[in-house]
Amino acid sequence: RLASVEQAPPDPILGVSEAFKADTSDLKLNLGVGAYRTEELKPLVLNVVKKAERKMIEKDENKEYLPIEGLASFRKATVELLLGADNDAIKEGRIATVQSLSGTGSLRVGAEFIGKFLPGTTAYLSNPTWGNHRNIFADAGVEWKYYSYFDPETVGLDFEGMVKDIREAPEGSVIVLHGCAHNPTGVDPTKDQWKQMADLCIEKNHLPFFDVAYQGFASGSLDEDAYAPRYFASRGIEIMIAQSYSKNLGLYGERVGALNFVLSDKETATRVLSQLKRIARALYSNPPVHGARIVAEVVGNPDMFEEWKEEMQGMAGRIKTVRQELHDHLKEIHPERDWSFILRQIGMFSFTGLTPKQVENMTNKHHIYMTKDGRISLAGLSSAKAGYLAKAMDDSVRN
Ligand code: PLP
Ligand code: TYF
Repeated sequence: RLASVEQAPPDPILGVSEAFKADTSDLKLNLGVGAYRTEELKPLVLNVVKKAERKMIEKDENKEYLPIEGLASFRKATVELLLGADNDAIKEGRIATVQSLSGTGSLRVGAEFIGKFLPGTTAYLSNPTWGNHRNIFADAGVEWKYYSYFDPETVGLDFEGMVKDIREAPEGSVIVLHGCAHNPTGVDPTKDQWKQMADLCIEKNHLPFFDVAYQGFASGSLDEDAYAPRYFASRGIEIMIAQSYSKNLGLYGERVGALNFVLSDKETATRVLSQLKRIARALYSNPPVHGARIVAEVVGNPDMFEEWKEEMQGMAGRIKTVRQELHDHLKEIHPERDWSFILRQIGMFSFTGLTPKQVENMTNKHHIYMTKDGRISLAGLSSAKAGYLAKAMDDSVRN
């Protein structure tokens, strides 16, 4: 009966890791998936995470189910981290927060909510965007369309196109926005452009849905990286925000995150929360306890919180260093070409502009693994390998 099931396409990002594993060359370098590596190219478990885990073992906590909406201390910590502890919406109890399965699961619960309570509403995604956004909305039965975002000519934001598309979207559309460190382009709106975006969302009664996967990881500052959702909230706009602790706390496989709704009054927040719980119940019943305790422990303890910020700045700083080194190597070996876009992009990635054919050359000839759209994860690059990468990029753009 099931023999006619067709093969599903592999994930365009995680599939790259599989190809990398199969390569036996000593030269190989995995710049596909956005996962932090040390200078030795090893995964990193933060010290504060290990400390929190030791504390948890000392407390001898049990493994009972969490409530459907998640761990109370985590929910308090996560929303305060996102919006700032003195935020008016928090004080006024106008926020509905559910702990969910990292960024992806939080986005999916949000998409299910849109499908259920705003039927017929289209979600607008940036072109390009993180590949999973399309699947998440489509699988939840929410139609999606693109808005213009990236201008390959300037390797920057096509703000005019973005404004035009979002203005022309039907009134009350969902607009998915990357909170900071846009994946895959590394190109973010300026503060003034965010302001214009907020004006436009008010004018058109759109519902912004922020995807915050890199808070603290882009600039090294948790506050700076939360500027956009905080600004929209301050303008009194109803917003949705998905949060992930995969990158900033390195909790990738623990699946820790949250979905937050900032609403206009407390009563609406209570009702929205009840519906989010109803959705989560049928999807996974209740979220994982281990990672939520780590976040609550780290954010709730002032010493550990400071230590986390230092470790996060260490990661963000190492990425900035290799970004600079890659740029400098390229400038040295290929000075006729303008490589300054690499320094303008922020966050974990660089969007190199390499064509699919050039990417093939990078992989087949130089054993450098990256996604076909030309994105490289600088978090997977070491200072020691920056020169090798630059030579391979130079060779690829000449061919
Ligand atoms: N959204 C964006 C833009 C991402 O880059 C990622 C990947 O880290 C996620 C969401 C969600 O990742 P996770 O489900 O691991 O939190
Ligand atoms: O864009 C990335 O590389 C990260 C990690 O299905 C990721 O966001 C990639 C693909 C995926 C889940 C996470």
